[in-house]
Amino acid sequence: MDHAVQKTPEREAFYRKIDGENLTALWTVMGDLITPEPKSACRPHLWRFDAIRDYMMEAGKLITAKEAERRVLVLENPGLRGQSKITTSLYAGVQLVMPGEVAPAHRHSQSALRFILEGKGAHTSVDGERTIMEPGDFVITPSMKWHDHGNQTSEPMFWLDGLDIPLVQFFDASFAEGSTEDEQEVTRPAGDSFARYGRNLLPVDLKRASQASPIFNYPYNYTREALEQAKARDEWDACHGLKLKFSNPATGDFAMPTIGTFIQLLPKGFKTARYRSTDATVFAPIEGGGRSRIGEQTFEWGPRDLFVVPSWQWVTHEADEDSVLFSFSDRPVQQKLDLFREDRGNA
Ligand code: 1HN
Repeated sequence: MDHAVQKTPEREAFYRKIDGENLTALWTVMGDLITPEPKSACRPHLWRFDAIRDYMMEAGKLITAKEAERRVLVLENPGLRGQSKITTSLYAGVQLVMPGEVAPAHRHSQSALRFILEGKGAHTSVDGERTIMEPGDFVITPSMKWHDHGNQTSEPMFWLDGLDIPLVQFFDASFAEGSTEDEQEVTRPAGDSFARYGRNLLPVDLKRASQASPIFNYPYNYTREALEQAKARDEWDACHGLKLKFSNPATGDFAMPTIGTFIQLLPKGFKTARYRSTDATVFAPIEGGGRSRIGEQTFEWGPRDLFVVPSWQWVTHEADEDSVLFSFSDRPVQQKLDLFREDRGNA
């Protein structure tokens, strides 16, 4: 699997000859195709929110949300520049909606998540329901659902966008359309999806076409409360501290079919045991501060900083204060394809 085949003039001539016929000899490329361990161009990296924020405010003066359609600075992995990827399979960006602005309605095959970083009271509408957002809220936009955003507050609103763009690209399955209206018609009252599906009760004959969660805003006050109550129970995982996954109440599976989303509490002074997994993961701390060692590098983080852990690289986290980290990865896809693998060191 790992050996390199000798080059000879005859072989080289043969490769050139078949090259013109759109043919390649497998034995010249096999080692790059089938690697004994994940080998990724994705690199560990951290973006400071304060720096992104300054650039975004500058972008706010250069272009409106309406003209840009979405005013976003894409977080490009330094090993994957020019591809709009934060990992090999996922996209991430930071979006700004200024006071009074609207990001117009559109829909596409790509699924999106928002994780609110700064600002309180702007809204997003998804599939006929509007929700008001605040820091720490996790909001989903399922595949092909109409969505638009607006900010009727007096403060700029920033959030992290995560999308499965590279996955959809890989499958050549992208469809998208814009709306003639800037904002979609709101057809359901605020809180409707949470009232219907957020109470551990489901319609007895519920059948849903979509694999995405029927809940589209997982508010931070509930998330934080769940973590705080779990914290009191004092059951820490050596590798994760206290880590929960956001779930679809109708299936028990992840909230979205292509992107797994997680929230994690690391108590003050906690240092995790080393861990690695095949799902490259994007982290967004929302409270606290500390550092993460990824491969050979150490990254100091605070609230709203964003960092990425590539596939199969060892990671440890250390918290200087009670810290809450949101994260997302392609784990649901890997698990369905029997590809997900993790290594807890010896923990
Ligand atoms: C999108 O629809 C949004 O709706 C954000 O806020 C970022 C990046 C690429 C394609 C679609 C949004 C996006 C996007």
